[in-house]
Amino acid sequence: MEVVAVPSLPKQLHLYTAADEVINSLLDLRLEKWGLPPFEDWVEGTLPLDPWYIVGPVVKGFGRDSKVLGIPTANLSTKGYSDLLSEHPAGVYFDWAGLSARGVFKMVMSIGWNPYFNNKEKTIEPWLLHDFNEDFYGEELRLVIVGYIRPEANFPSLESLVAKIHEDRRVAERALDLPLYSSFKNDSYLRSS
Ligand code: ADP
Ligand code: RBF
Ligand code: MG
Repeated sequence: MEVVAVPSLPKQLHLYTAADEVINSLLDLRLEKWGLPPFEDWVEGTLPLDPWYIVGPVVKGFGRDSKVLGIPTANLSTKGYSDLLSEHPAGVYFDWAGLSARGVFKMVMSIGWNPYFNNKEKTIEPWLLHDFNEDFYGEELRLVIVGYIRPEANFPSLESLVAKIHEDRRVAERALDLPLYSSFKNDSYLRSS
């Protein structure tokens, strides 16, 4: 017998020492690891989701100089989203993002506690895949989240975290061009105010 544990409480992985594997959510169950046929719903390294929606003003984040790393994240206020946040497992997702004065952009984001930094609160950190020449704090950001890439993870170094985030970017950019995901670019939610 082999045991995969999926704790319902976050940050409790260390309690499950008897399991062969502990995963963060069922999104991360890989049947092929256990000699079983893989799930067939993954598409080019991504899992399509029933879309979910978030809107809110861009707020100040941790001021960790993410920009210096080339990965600015337009942090969203999580006010009013505690249910939605607890429903969705920590991990890396991709979306279409609307900023009313600027347009609609591809986006890849992390939801979670960022194990590398061990945050106290679950945060939403969207990286818009576009070069802006100014900040847009306070502007309303509208998101349609369409797919999942991977669980959040810890990394032995900042360089390896940054390299992984760039890989996430490539996966998201490619996926969002597939008809399966590109159709959501026209979702009216992204443009209404
Ligand atoms: P903070 O810690 O305040 O979130 P960051 O270093 O993560 O600071 O920078 C995020 C800010 O940079 C955003 O709030 C936004 O105003 C701006 N920004 C510029 N370009 C982008 C981009 N491509 N994606 C996300 N935010 C961007
Ligand atoms: N932080 C982590 O600790 N682990 C992760 O696996 C992780 N993945 C991320 C994926 C993406 C696409 C983005 C935008 C951020 C991710 N982060 C992760 C958050 C990162 O630590 C945070 O944005 C830093 O502030 C980057 O400088
Ligand atoms: Mg940020």
